[in-house]
This record gives sequence, structure tokens and C-alpha cells, in this order.
Amino acid sequence: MEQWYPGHMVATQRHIRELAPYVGAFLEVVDARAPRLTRHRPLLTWIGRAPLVLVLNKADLADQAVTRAWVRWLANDRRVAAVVPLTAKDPSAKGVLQGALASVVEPPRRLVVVGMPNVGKSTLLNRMLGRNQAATGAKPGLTRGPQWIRPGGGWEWLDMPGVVTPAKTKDWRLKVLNMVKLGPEEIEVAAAELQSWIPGDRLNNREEWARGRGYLLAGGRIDELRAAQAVLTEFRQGKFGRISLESPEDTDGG
Ligand SMILES: Nc1nc2c(ncn2[C@@H]2O[C@H](COP(=O)(O)OP(=O)(O)OP(=O)(O)O)[C@@H](O)[C@H]2O)c(=O)[nH]1
Ligand SMILES: [Mg+2]
Repeated sequence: MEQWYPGHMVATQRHIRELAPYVGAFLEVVDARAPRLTRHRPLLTWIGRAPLVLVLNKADLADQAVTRAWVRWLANDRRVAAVVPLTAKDPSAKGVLQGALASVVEPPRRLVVVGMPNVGKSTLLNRMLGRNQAATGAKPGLTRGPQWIRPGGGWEWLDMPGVVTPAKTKDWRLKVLNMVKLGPEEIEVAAAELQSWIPGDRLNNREEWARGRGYLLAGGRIDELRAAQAVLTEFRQGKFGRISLESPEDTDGG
């Protein structure tokens, strides 16, 4: 079996199909920096007629104007009940999401949280709960099995492991966003692809930038692998500013 379609993803699909008739809504968490690419299309067939709320998470890392354009764009999708940009890491996320859900989900408020690996599903659940019950981390595939969380107020949330279609795992953006594991031999290619998205004034002289940090080999040549790894890490931390990797007009998304 393909590395990126391990057993827990098959189990997740079966579980979602079984749950669909009994849940108030499915909450699909996507990455605000690439909301189309990070949607999991098969979900629409798995969930049947259940309402689908799209959460554009990590909005703190995305270009604000591009995120606004995405919200307008996705609002036209008839299969989407609500579009909610937010930052799960930020305490304000709880109120933002509760407000958005109030009009969509009827009691009993049973919600299933789905999405690609590492988009922030568990972080969002912990935020709703007000404490860290679900394990989170900067590593795709952290949550291994479904887990119910009861934050009170009649809510029941189910945290699910991340799901991704094998065909998509080749997209360098998913690797850059840390949703798909990056092989050691892919680091330099992914960093090179990413660099064209970083505005010139933020990484204008890559060579100087690498030298300044001491990413050097014996003989004074740039240590390309270390520099590439650092570009990826710093992008993921938002050190180059807010950068979106996809806009609604793009035609190459998932
Ligand atoms: N900057 C930023 N980082 C976030 C946000 N939400 C989550 N993260 C980070 O993203 C990483 C993944 O978060 P998780 O909540 O573990 O993601 P998940 O979707 O549960 O991942 P799996 O269980 O692997 O499917 C962690 O390092 C979080 O701290 C956010 O709104 N902004
Ligand atoms: Mg998780």
C-alpha cells in the first residue's frame, strides 16, 4: 500500500460514512494559504447531505487580501454551509467559530472535524475545549484514531486523523505546508519552488542570507541543504510574513 494511504485513512473514510447520518455538521479544516488544494474532495461523497463547514485555518500565516477573496469565492459553493477563516492558535478562534456555527448546526451539536494531516484539527478542538486534551504537533499524521471531545454546552466534537489522496501528495505545496512528509532528496527542490513565492524584499539575496546565518561548507560554499531546510522551516513559522500559495483564480489546484 502507498505510504500516504495507510490503514488509518481507510478506517477514517469508513468511520465518516457511518457517522454521516448522525452528525450535525462536518467541519473540514483546510489551510488558509491553499484552501482549494488542501480540501479533501472525496469527503463530499462520504458525508452525503450533512452540512459542511469549511474552516480556513492558519489565517495568521496567509495573505489577508487573498483570504478575503477565498471567502467570497467559497461562499458561492452550494455544498458549503459556511466559510470561516480563523487562527486556531489564537484564543479568539473559539468565539469566531461558535458564532459561525450557531446558525448552521442544530442541537444535539455533534460535530466531526476532518481535514488533511497537520492543518490544525486537534489544535482547534483544544481551543474549543479550553484545554489541551488532543495531542498536537508540527508533524503530519499525529492523530491516529478518532477521539470524542465534550466541551460542554451540549457540544460533542470528534477529532479525526488527517486524510489525503495519494494523487495530491506529489504537489510541492503540500510538502512545503508540512502536510505530506518531505524526503531528504526533495528538500532543495521544495525550497526552490517556495522561494518564487516569497516576495523579493523578504529574501532578496538568498546567498547573503545563507552566509549571514553561517550555512557554509568547508571552503566557504553555501550549504544548500541546510539553507533549503531553513527556508522551509522559517516559512512554516511565518518568518517571511503572510504568504498564500494559492488564489481563487489559479487553475492548478486540487
Ligand atoms: N501558525 C499557526 N499554526 C497553527 C495553527 N493551528 C495549528 N497550528 C500548528 O499546526 C501544527 C499541526 O496542528 P495539529 O492540531 O496537530 O494538526 P492536526 O490537523 O490535528 O494534524 P494530524 O493529527 O496530524 O492530522 C501544530 O504545530 C500547531 O501548533 C494556527 O492557527 N496558526
Ligand atoms: Mg490531530
